[in-house]
Amino acid sequence: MKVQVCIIGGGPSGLLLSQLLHLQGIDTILLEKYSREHVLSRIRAGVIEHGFAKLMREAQCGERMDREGEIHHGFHIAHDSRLDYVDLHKHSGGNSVIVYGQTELTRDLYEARDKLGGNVVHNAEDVTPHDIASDAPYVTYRVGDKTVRVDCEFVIGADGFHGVSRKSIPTDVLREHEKIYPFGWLGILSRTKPVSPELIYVKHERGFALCSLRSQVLSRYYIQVPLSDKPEDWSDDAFWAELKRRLPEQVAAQLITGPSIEKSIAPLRSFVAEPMRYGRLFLAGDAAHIVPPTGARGLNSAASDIYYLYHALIDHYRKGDDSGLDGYSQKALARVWKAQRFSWWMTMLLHRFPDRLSYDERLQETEMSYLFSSETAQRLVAENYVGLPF
Ligand code: RFL
Ligand code: PHB
Repeated sequence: MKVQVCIIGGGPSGLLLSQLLHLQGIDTILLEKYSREHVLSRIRAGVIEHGFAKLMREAQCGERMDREGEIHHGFHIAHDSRLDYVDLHKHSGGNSVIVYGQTELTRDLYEARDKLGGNVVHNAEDVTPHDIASDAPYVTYRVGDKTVRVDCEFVIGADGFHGVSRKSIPTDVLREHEKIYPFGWLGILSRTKPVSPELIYVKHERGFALCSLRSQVLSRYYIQVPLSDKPEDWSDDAFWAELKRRLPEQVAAQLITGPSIEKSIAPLRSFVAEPMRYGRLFLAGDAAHIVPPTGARGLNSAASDIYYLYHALIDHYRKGDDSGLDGYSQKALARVWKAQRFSWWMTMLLHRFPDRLSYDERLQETEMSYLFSSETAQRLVAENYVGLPF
């Protein structure tokens, strides 16, 4: 089989790129390791920045997001028995974010691929890129006992942090930068009315918490837990009790609890692989970089990679102009590192660090009081949270 672009990974990055390229008449195949049901059972991101929302509309996938997603003009930070507000709209020149689950967004992308008859292969085993440093790369995969070879012009590695693409870049070329935080987030989804119409990030002596949502009848809550904890260590009752302890009294009093319909722990990690291109292989999204979820940047950073790649490939095929492809890694990484900086900053601001010094504690308190005493500081947060320009 021969295609122009072979995309590895059927998460939001891979699906969005295949949809955008298809609409421009560029031939793609997308290879996903798992079943569609499996991909759609993951509960992940919830906050979509405005630039990403625009790209979803350009991909003809924005209709349900615009209908069912909620526009949020700001979020709260609870700390020291106070509930402060970051007004995104006011401090970012009128921008906002959309709260719309990654699961729903991925479902919309799959449906759009179906509608256009996109070439999407599920349960593709042993996906392997070959000859990526040459002008004639190819990818092999297995379905049952049949091995299929896909010849292509470009390979896109959009296969997440544990994928195969990054690992196919020689180790003497790839530099990896990593920071692992000594805790994780235990998240639950429940069919209950959210405690607040907008998100509440909570800094508390017992640890971080987050009140988020998927809709007015579906809540998403997180609490910081030690890395050694397992989801099965936490009954629903224990989760709700711990969450309530971390919320300001007036918020805890309003909390509606119910059975969890999903419960999982995500470890917190910052990671960047450089460069994001090797020969004819281009990495995008979590395959190249991970942020702790605190600043809601992960999926949004994936979207900006896709924006750059999409335009670079269009310029290559339409105008024979390779400057976008040649500059991809540098351009994408410049924005990726800004998302890393912001996610690291939000994580340091809001979490309880087990081995903190009293000095670190004082700095963290000062950072918080500075934030809410300075409009300039709030503008910096707003500008980053709604998404820096692509
Ligand atoms: P994905 O979503 O991991 O998709 C990669 C796909 O590749 C497949 N795959 C393979 N396919 C073929 N062959 C192989 N060898 C393969 N290996 C893997 C996988 O099965 C998968 O389907 O990466 P992608 O597309 O780059 O998307 C990135 C986002 O998923 C991620 O950045 C976000 O979920 C991060 N994130 C958040 N991002 C935000 O922007 N806003 C948020 O509010 C936000 N909240 C979160 C988050 C991530 C979280 N977790 C669980 C880490 C909250 C949480 C709790
Ligand atoms: C979520 O709703 O899952 C969510 C929202 C904001 C974050 C992280 C996760 O910063």
